Amino acid sequence: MTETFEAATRASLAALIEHHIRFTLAKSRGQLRKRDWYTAVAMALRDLLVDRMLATRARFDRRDAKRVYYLSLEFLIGRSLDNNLLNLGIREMCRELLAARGIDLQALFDEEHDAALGNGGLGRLAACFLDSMASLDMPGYGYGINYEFGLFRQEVRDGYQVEAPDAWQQDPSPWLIPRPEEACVVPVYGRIEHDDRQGRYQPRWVDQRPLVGLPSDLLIAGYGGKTVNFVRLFAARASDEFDIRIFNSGDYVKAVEQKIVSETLSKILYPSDSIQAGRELRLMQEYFFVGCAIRDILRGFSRRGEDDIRDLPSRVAIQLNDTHPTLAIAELMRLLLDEYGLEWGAAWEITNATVAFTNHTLMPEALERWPLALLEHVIPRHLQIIREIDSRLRGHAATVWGEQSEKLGRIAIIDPYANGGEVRMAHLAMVGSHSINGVSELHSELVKTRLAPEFHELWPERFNNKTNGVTQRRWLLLANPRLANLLTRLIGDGWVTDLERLRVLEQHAGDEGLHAEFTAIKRENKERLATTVHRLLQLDLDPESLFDVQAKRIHEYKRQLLMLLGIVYQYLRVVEDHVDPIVPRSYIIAGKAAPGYWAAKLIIKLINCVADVVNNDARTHGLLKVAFVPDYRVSLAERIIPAADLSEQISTAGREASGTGNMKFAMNGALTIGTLDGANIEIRDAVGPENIFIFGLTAGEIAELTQRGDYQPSRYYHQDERIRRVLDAIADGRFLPREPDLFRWVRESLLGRDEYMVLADFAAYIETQEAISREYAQRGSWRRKSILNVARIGRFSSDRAVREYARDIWHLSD
Ligand code: 26W
Repeated sequence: MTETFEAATRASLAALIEHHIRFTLAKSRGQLRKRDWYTAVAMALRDLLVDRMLATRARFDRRDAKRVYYLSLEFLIGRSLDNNLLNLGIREMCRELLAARGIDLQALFDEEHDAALGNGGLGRLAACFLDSMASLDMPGYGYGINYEFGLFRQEVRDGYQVEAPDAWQQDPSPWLIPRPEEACVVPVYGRIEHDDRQGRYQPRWVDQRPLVGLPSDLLIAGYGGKTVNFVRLFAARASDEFDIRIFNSGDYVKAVEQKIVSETLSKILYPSDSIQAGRELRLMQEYFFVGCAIRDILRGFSRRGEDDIRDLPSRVAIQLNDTHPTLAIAELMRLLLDEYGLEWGAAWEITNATVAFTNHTLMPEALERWPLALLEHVIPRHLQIIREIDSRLRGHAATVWGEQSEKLGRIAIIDPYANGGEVRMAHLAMVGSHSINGVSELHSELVKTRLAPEFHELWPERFNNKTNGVTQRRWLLLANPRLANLLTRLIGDGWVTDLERLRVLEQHAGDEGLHAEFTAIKRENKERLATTVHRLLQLDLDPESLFDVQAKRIHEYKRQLLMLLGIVYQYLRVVEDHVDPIVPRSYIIAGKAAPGYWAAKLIIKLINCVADVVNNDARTHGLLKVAFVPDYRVSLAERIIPAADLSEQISTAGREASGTGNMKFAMNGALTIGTLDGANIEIRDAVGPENIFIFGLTAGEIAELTQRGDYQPSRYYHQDERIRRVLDAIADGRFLPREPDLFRWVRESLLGRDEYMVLADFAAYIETQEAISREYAQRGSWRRKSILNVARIGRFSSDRAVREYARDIWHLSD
């Protein structure tokens, strides 16, 4: 920033804050609460952002840039004030300005409610990608739903998760700009009249009902402040026109009822990150937002003066974030056929060349399938189109494999046998997209070989890998300012926009002065987390102890249970064998369970019961502590991750598509204990096998065990007395004497099927943990490894990921 520009920015920021205090809040200085200061500063910042957003758009128009639209049912943004100040490069200016008025900027950050419009990894990835696209000056925009309630707030009562609504817009978010004039109308319900009078099949979709999508734009500032993009979020409204029609017909109650149904559409985010809901409301959400998005995309296309729809693929790229927005394919086809009057072949070519699909999970229960009857009811015309796509797909496959091939049934979009007929959304997504990508090398291989071998055989060129990444602006610069300052002092600030620059740090990995600074920073971050934990749980964590952290959604495949078995093992060693651990540990666990996922909820209860016993046993004093930190969310992750010494990434190999927490922890100098799953493999390759703790079965070994069908978990129980002790302690009620039967399930399910092969990996896990303790005891060697993790994590920036999408899938530079 030049001096005059800086002075001008400072003056306008100050003036804008005063303006909003007076005219937005209608208050005088004396009346201001902390919350008011937050609002005034945020509104002032928003004004600066709006200016740049308008300039950005004009610049892209002049450049006639190809647009990228990222369609996602989830965007886990978190807070925006600090991030926007940082990206605009005016955080320190704002801090001084407020300090002069007796206000602490840092304290204002906590006034902001997280925008929790996502469940976990998939939603947070979308948010990191928006940050990277804006920071790389790409015309990349998100489309999603403006949920009135984001992901539930997690409270813990008596050790159980209790869900509370997240009314994040109770105070309207300053980052959302309503755009009523851009409302979209999307038809639903009704039926198809068959009409082929002119010798050509011309379906008429009649008795439709209109859904109205009211967009609001959430501003996304790129680093440096040059580019400001947005994610356009739609809220559902009943159409007034329609209500009045029923109203006039005299049925007032029905009119109101229908209004309620329409407006319910965007009420809540479905809180599951693993189980397909199969509910009409969810289908309506998916269709509604896709319908709005496609209309808006086409409107923008023609507003920019494009008059030949055949040019769409060279002007627009649409990325589907998992199968949830797959109806975009059917909707685009419908508009091209029914509104633009194109022939099938031309419409299909345009659709296929425009749309690309990212898969984020292989778990069968998470793969979306919608019943034909439901689709027929909600979107009859789209179902017709899907049937036609299915029949052409099978026709094509038959020419390749023959009419009799059993592969025809496996590749079909419509599975006629399941529950009266179902559409497999992943199949629709794959046939309709020119690119199909997984999110880590291993995962992308498994997509080809296990999820969709038939599609891979027909269209191998469509399949590719885009290993995930995370934005270092939020996950290092913002979350860990002390480490960020140290890095900048050492190597300059180039790493903020080019994370590979961190590699220079390798040269200093043995430097004792640097070790001391690294240690001091980690120590301060641990103290900060300890303060938070104390406030939330009235539990004291010793910052000298090893902070061993698992923070992510609670799921059996992620194996929070494996970590817990390890904790119980340590506890029993202390209290029964009188063997102290080599280093004191604080086990920190955080994460939400889907409200209907009872096994995950029981795991939370068990963690809290174990925590109660361990923390209140005098014999473990100064040795072991267990903390379940409630309400894991982006802003809490920003506190937890920089404080971790050890990052637990211990999923059953072959199950975690990528993981992104693994990258955030390593970026902040935590060492990883992990299985050879998802991106862990690539992190090992990047940081070096001697700087990460890998254990357990590989995806190949697990597959083999499963296929042979002779995995016998009970053998481990009988052969390994450590397992026996731990499981018996849990199942016999040691951690909840009042209800001794509650956790019997743990032993039963592990000895029965042990679907996630916890027992097969247990021995390797605790032995690796012991090696970790020995390593941690030698502080110098640990610190060196920690520095090397930071130095070599550059590849896992979302800037790299987004550049690869732009180059290989979106073809942005043309
Ligand atoms: C239909 C219900 C449902 C909802 C969400 C099923 C599945 C999902 C997501 C695919 C779950 C998810 O968040 N997947 C995660 O995506 C991350 C970003 O690619 C990966 O890093 C994680 O490994 C993957 O679990």
